[in-house]
Amino acid sequence: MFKMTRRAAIVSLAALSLTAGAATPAFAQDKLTFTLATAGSETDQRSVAMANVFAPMVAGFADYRPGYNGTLFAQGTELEAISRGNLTMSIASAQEMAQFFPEFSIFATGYVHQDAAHQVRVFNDPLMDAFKAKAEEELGVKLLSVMYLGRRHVNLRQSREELDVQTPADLAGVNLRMPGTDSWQFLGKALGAAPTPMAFTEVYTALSTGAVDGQDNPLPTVVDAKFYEVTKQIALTSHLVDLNYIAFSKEVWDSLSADQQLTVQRAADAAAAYGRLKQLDKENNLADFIRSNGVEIYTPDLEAFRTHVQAQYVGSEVAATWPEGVLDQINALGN
Ligand code: KDO
Repeated sequence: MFKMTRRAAIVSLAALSLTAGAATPAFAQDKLTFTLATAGSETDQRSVAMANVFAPMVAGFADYRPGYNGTLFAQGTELEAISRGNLTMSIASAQEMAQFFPEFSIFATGYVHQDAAHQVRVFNDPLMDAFKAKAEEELGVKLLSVMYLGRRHVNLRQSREELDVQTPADLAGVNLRMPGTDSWQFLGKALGAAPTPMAFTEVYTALSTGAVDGQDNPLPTVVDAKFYEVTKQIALTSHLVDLNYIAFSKEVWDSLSADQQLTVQRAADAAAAYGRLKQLDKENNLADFIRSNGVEIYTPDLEAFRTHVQAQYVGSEVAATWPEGVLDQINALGN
């Protein structure tokens, strides 16, 4: 029995409406459903941007259905779900992409991206073309836009009196939770810590029980996830100016009309721009709120951190996956 796949159904319906255009009223294409999975909360600025900007822009032909806090698919499984046709979109990370294509680890490397604008220049540069093409051809994932997650800092349960973090040596033996993928664990070690892999949704409890000593996320996430309630200090290491990608199913993309594709692309770019501005605003204005909740925030020896972290990557198996010359191209796009 011929099982019409979802895509075949969409394509045949579209074809019918095209051919039927002359003789009979075109079939009104059923509204599509764009499902999105994220480990983030509903109030995280990236989620807000998708709901308030992306969703209304595609509402003419698609209903947007987000699943927050890893409820639709667990953190780190979203790209596989898209690839298998079980999910339309995710707020993906370069670290998750690197699980399929190790060379993506270059975009997850400590002290490479300098700021949000640098991330945008890199994502829109021709150097990305081969990365994007490989993701589409081999994983069925189209990277639509780059989102700004923010500057990641070391956030610890210990007070500064108990543990003053000036250099990576001060993190020796610290049980630092990092997300689960290899490039995250590499970064945790490069910081000098003893990294523990753990899903984002488990971090608050792990901090409150002391199962881990700390975590690393940007200030807006520290507030949104209420990590300030269960930690005592933030050393502003800025060890990764972190990003996410709006990842979209290539199969669904290919089933869209040219106009619909243009609308989806514009909606993703608009959501990414909106979320970036909101996240930057929060990042620049939350330190006092966090301090008012008993968390000491200070700047460590940044040169010591930058030098040490970068030295861990030189000659590493991670750096060996980077295409020749790409790091120089990324640096050339910096300030
Ligand atoms: C995290 O697990 O610490 C992380 O910040 C990693 C990011 O790539 C991203 O998955 C993020 O969590 C989630 O979107 C939750 O903010």
